[in-house]
Amino acid sequence: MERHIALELARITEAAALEAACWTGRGDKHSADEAATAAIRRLFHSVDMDGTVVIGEGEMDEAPMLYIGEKVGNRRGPRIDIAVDPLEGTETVANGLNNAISVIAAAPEGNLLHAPDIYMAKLAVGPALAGRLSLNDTIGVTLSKASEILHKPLSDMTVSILDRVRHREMIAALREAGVRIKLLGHGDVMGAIEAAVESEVDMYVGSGGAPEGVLAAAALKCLGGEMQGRLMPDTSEDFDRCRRMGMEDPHKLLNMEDMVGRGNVLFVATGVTSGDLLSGVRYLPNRKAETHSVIMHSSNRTVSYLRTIHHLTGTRDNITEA
Ligand code: VTB
Ligand code: MG
Ligand code: MG
Repeated sequence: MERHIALELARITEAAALEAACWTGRGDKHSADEAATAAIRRLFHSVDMDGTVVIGEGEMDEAPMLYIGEKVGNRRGPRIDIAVDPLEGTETVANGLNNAISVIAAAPEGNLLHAPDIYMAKLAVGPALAGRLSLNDTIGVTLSKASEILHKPLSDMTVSILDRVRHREMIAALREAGVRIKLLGHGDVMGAIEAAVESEVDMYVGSGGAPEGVLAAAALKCLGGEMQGRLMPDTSEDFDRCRRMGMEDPHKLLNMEDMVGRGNVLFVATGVTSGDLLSGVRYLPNRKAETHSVIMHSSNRTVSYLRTIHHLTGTRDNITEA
């Protein structure tokens, strides 16, 4: 995939972040989400690609914009799959909390998993643990394997997990094992990524959204890390969703190839509110604003950070980069 597409996509997540950040702390997650989604959809059309949304805002009948199957791009470029979450962390923005991002992953057509919007059990790790652990093991076994491979005692390890009632037992097991725990309010795309960059987090565990799982897997591929997942269909409607997405065995253990294919992947994200890896939008005097984005390519495993000063002219439709 061409490099300029990555920059184009980052320009798009920047615009979405600028739009969404206007809603910080205003208690209105729908408006924040809508603003980000509209910005992405509007700007997608100018990109030289023949893209199809495979992970987006929902199925065609439930999402007016960026629905699964929607064609994006000007069709003058490569055929690619797009996974997008215009605002990962709608509640976070509405409540003025940390760690919301706007995020897009792309891969050659046919490579990204069409994940239904249900929960996925996940295990994300960095290069040192990639290929060495299994989501089939209990959390206790996983921790002791990791401790041995990393040559560090459990008390020196940090595991991150979404702070949810459904994780009560897993959190108890982590506490029992004696690891440090980073409890996430929201945002398990960045949560999983943190396990694979220079940070205190060794591993991300627990369940979160399946679409977010595929997005994180794209980044982990660029970082030399690994994500394993297993969908958690619960209701008959969930099973129907899996079937509609073409899944033969909804309980299959999903590896990197299942989620992001064999080809090159790219991943871009812009901070909306500040997190540990990306700063959020900063509004500056004189109608300027600053955004921070990360751009990753799996082809050469590069990770670039992009800091942009935007000059906000007139309406929000006219964001130009200084
Ligand atoms: C996660 C997290 C998201 O949803 O995927 C989570 O990354 C899973 O759903 O930021 P629950 O909130 O029901 O646990 C979010 O928190 C919101 O999309
Ligand atoms: Mg969304
Ligand atoms: Mg989300």
